[in-house]
Order: sequence, then C-alpha cells, then structure tokens
Amino acid sequence: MCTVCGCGTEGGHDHSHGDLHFGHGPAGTQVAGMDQARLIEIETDILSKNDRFAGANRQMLRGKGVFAVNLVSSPGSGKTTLLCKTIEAMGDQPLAVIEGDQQTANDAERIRATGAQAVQINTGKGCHLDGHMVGHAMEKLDIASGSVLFIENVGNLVCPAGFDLGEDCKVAILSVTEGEDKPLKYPDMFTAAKLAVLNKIDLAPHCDVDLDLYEANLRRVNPGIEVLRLSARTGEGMRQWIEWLQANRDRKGAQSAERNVREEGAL
Ligand SMILES: Nc1nc2c(ncn2[C@@H]2O[C@H](COP(=O)(O)OP(=O)(O)O)[C@@H](O)[C@H]2O)c(=O)[nH]1
Ligand SMILES: [Mg+2]
Repeated sequence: MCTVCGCGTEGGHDHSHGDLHFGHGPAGTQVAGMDQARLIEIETDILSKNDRFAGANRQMLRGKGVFAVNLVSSPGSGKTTLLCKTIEAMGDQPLAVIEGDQQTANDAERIRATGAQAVQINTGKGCHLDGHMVGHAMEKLDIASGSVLFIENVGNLVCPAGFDLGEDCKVAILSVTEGEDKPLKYPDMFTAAKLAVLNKIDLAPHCDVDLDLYEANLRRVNPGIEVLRLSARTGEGMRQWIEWLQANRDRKGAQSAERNVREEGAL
C-alpha cells in the first residue's frame, strides 16, 4: 500500500450530500485505525527519505546539464509511443530513457528498438517510481552532458504526483479518449505538471470530446500549465513538442554551466 498517496486506504466518513469524501483532514487521506497525526508522521518520513535520493539525482543531473523529464499519465495515454517518435525526431541528439512499469520489460525493449539506451524498472506491487529506484537506473545508463533524460513513470494519475525523482519537471500526457473532466478528478497530477500534452488528437473527431474544455479544465487546476495538442500517430504537434524539449534542455545546460563555473571559482 502507498501510504503517501492513500491508495488502498479505507475508513473515514463524510456523509454530506450522500457522497463519500476520504480526503478530509490534514493528511488529505484516511486509514482505518490510524489518526491524522500518525499518518502525517509516516508520510513525512517516506517523503523525506525519497527527497534525499531525489536530491542526489538532481545534483548529478545538474552537474552534467542534463534536462530530466518525468512523464506521468494514466496507462495507455501514449507515453511510450510518444517517446519512440521523439527519439526518431531528435535524431542523433543525446538522450536516455528510464522506463517504469509494474511488470515486463516491454517498454524498454520498444525504446531500445529505436537505437536509444533504456533501462526498465519493474515496481512489482509499487504504484510509482521513487528517487532511489531512479538513482540506480541512472547508474546503469551512460548519460551524456547536455542530454535529455526521459523517465516514463508507472501509468497512474495519483501516486506519481507526490514523488520527486530529481527531475526538472513533470509532463502529463493525456489522451483525448480519457475525457475532459480528468484534470478536475485528479488535480494533484496536473498541479504538479509544467506541461500537459493532449495526445491522440487524431481521434478527437471520433470521440465526443471538447478540446477547448479539456484545456480550460487543465487551467482551472493549474493556471500556469502549458498545453500542447499532439498526435503521436500523425505527427501533428510534434514540432512544437521537440522545440519545447530543446529550449528547456538548452536553458538547463546554460544554467548548469554557469553554476559549475561559479562553484569552481569558489573553491
Ligand atoms: N490513434 C492514436 N493512437 C495512439 C497515439 N499514441 C499512442 N496511441 C496508441 O495508444 C496505445 C497505448 O500507447 P502506449 O504508448 O503503449 O501508452 P503508454 O501506456 O502511455 O505508454 C497504443 O495502441 C498506441 O498505438 C496517437 O496519437 N493516436
Ligand atoms: Mg508505456
């Protein structure tokens, strides 16, 4: 069970309007037989351990000027497909991929088939990647200076929102088939994301989906979120996505270089 995100939790009552709401209280979740103070203590302990690992990852990535993206979404929104197309579009620009799934090495194999290096993490019963897992995966990769590191998180719109991996930003991948209300139902994920990629727009004419409402709902939960409409299948929107990645990678590279010079000067 993931105590931090509250999956598998039970208990707690709120009978207002006949609905049940287990997110009340300072911990934002309920576990039968456990009070809010104890829950917060457990959450704080788990997250502070995670933050130490994530901090070490971030320091290593900063030293090399690597731009790291944590791709978060529900299963099947098109993360691996988008990654394969991204690798193709980036040509010989340096990059590496960490793949997270509960089971199988299927996605890492799909990535390796493009010629890119990839490491698979299987989380077993775990519902998200954490900083410790990602640190070990990073050791297995040859991560070049100034490259992009893609981390495909476990398909889950809840738990990965709470875990820092040392990345520069989270990018939420949504597909038009999921429905416009998902940002409102799973706000934590979209609050944590810098960019939302609205994927599978080739399917929009076949679904009763209002793309403007989808975007408006994203901005209701996160007014600062950037949004890109894209189809990994047809390639529409790919140019904007690649430009977004390159601009952020170059900015990170410049900031890291400046910082490295400052730190060397201070020695
Ligand atoms: N029509 C359409 N299908 C897509 C698109 N992107 C991904 N898919 C399909 O969606 C399914 C799930 O994709 P996958 O990349 O495995 O999703 P992941 O679980 O998020 O990694 C596959 O059948 C893909 O071919 C897209 O832009 N348009
Ligand atoms: Mg995948």
